[in-house]
Amino acid sequence: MTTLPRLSRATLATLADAGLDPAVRLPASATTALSTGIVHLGIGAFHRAHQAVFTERAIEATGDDRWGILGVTQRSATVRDQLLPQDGLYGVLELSDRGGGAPPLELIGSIRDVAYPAEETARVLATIAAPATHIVSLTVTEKGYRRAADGGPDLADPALSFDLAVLAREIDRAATDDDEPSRSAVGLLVRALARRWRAGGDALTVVVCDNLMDNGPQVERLVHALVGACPAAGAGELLDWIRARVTFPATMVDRIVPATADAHRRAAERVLGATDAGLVVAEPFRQWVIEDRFAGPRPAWELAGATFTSDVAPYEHAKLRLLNGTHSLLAYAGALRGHATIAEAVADPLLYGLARTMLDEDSIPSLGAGSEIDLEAYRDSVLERFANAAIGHTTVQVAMDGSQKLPIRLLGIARDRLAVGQAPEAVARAVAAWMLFVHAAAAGSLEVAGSPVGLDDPAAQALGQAAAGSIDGLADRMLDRSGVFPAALAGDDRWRTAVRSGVSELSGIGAATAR
Ligand code: CS2
Repeated sequence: MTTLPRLSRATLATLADAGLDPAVRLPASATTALSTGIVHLGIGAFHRAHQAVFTERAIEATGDDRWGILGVTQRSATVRDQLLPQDGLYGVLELSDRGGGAPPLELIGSIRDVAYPAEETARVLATIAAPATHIVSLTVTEKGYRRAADGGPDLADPALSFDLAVLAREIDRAATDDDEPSRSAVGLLVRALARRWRAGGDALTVVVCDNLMDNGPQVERLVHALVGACPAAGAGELLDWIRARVTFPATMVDRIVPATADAHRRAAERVLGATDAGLVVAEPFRQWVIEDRFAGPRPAWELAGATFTSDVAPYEHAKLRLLNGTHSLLAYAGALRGHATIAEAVADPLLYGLARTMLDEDSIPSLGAGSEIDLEAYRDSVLERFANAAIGHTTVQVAMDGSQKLPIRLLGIARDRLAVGQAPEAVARAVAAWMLFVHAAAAGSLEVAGSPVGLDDPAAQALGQAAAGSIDGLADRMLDRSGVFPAALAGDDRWRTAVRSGVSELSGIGAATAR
């Protein structure tokens, strides 16, 4: 058996000389010397399959060499070890259940460097402070922002209070070469802003690419509040600079990116003729809508298919409520029915029915009349994307972190329907599916496709405690004690009645596929 070479610039040149499979799309940027213009916090699979692709294509369209990305990997050095030996190169394998032939493999060269702050905080801070850097972007998931229930910073969080103390030292210049790693992504961000302010204070744009409501402005308020809560003498001056020179445009990001499996690696190797430790996989669709509010220069992402607009809200609301909300329903109800993937879940007539009813009776009506988006067409395209069986996106992956996701994806729908006098029964069923999922996962009695499923959620302990007990009364215990429901919602009898009925209606659905 021949051993394949590992992807790198040199390997790519050799492979290209020998003639590549037409399914491979070469990175135009690979032969360009790029300076670092973007620092990305949270360089997981989503960033590599989304913003890095848009940046690659923008570089290709313009030849602008200012937009190399320094990716920051927060939790472990794995991505650094995958990408650095490959000169930052990796492939995005497109998964589609339409048509035969080799799956398209797009190679990306826009990521030029990767840092793991646990070992190199000073380098990350210095790069964010450098004048050539114009953008800090983030994909750190909902929980990475350490928000309290009211959306403000959770100052009781030990990681955040540690980071505030580091921020105070940074502001007061007590430690100009402080290399102590930050403990939260948002802590690292504010500290890097302080470093940039001290280094001369060039303008900067922070591009938040997580599925939060009103994401950029929300993180902007969070950053302002954190600096405001910092006892350092210079905090007021830093805050004035941030207000004047740092913008936080809102964005809507969309691409379904499941975890990379060994079978994907083998498929990519067959197309490429080299191994790729950094491979990511994604559906063909990708969308990025960005508020046109940049403090300085940016890549020509519009030439890569991004949309710039003055108002992202209609896109963001439609995406979070129609796509992510339905995704969560299918994940929880799907896991309860024993379905391993979202595609299997949406192919189950019972679950398709629940999804369609929620979309038509609650999610779409909650967005109000007169949306500039054709919501029925959007609904159909979302359901079609979910049905793509080639992606293998697992219900368990989407089910993760429900306590963070529910308020953004589902509870706003409930609130808005109640406000116009409607009892949101369909969205209550989705919330009931989550409660039943938590109940079973926390008790250790949930199995999906033969594997036990536990509760993967930053609030797992509190959720497990609230869920423990009989299914009778589960809805009330979760509404009152899970910490997920705003008081106005928990106190609304119409909502409570709807969630109670949802739990009793869905409590038997697992039996249908019990194996
Ligand atoms: C999913 C999202 O895991 C999840 O919660 O709903 O990651 C979803 O796949 C993306 O937002 C699609 O753009």
